[in-house]
Amino acid sequence: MSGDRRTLRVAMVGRGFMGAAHSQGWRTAPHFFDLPADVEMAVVVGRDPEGTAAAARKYGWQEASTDWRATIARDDVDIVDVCVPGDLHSEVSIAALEAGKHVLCEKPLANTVAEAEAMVAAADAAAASGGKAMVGFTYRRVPAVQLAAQLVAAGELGDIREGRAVYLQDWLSDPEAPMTWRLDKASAGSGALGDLGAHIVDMVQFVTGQQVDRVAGTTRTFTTERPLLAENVGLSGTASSERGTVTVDDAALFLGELSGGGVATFEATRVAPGRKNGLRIELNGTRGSLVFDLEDLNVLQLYSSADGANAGFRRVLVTEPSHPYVAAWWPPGHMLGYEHGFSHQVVDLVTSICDGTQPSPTFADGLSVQRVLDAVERSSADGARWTDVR
Ligand code: SOE
Repeated sequence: MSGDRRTLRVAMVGRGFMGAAHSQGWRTAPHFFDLPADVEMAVVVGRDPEGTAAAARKYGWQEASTDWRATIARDDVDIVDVCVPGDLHSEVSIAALEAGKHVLCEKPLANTVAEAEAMVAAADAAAASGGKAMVGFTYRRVPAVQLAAQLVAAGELGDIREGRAVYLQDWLSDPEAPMTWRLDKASAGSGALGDLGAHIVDMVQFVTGQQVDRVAGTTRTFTTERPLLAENVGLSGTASSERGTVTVDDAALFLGELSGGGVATFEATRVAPGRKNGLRIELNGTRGSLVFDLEDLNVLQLYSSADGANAGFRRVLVTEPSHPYVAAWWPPGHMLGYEHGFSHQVVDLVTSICDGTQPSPTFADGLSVQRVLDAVERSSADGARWTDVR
């Protein structure tokens, strides 16, 4: 190994579900991919000392800290991975970029358009001195989704006329499911809209290469009060010591006009019983269609009108070494899963840092999604009227 090989030391702020998923990415990527730098999982930051120390041991971080400001100020930290609730995304990301660190920030980029704009400004300023900023829309990094984008860009579907995208979960179907930060607008920004809708907006924009320009939609909160757990006392929506007020949507449904002239439907919900993590998009173009379904994520379904009388949807198993990211893993047909996107995210960020290229999705991509979410909320407040994304 050459003596001038770089080592990139990572600090991860936040250690919940996304922290666990990101840890898996940092731990695994260097063992499967030939990264252009060594990666060290230096510090994990959390609020309570015991829990954070336990997370460091479990996930493989060298140190635990309860002080994110001191951590990002360290000279021996190169990358800051932001996995905290949305209300801290802008503060931690901007401080880290200003401290000269590369930043990976979980989605949605921020809780508001104003915060996302400030983050883009900080990323632009950091870029002048080589700083990289990336937002964690990991589903872009499922091989079948990458392949879908390549096929659309190559014109395989022709012009996109229609899209339909859903992201359905059910963990809030039960009205007695407890309050968490994800149900508090001040912490999470929005509900299913930002948590799940952000993914499908990004996926449609990424795969089609187009922007959502105008929306008409509605949001609903079916359960407005939920049992309060001791650790959630103090959330801004809390009404009493026993129940908290839900201040975000349970479901969001909207139409979107695409910049290429097409139209798409979007639905994000956390109250669809039986739907655990059901993300599905379908695109129909002038020459064909494609379908991606996260519950069958190694497969891309393709239909080509050119196949004439024998046309039908083909199930393409996206596990060949020639497919994006796949060569580093297993032989054809040996399936990848949810967690692999987090490894691919590490590969792309580390490669960009070493190559000096811009990692994608950029903070600007995150801002464009944020603007769509904001337009949906404005449309919903205005009787589902068509509303410009701005
Ligand atoms: C919500 O339940 C959630 O964890 C999202 O926040 C993630 O982004 C998604 O990957 C899975 O579902």
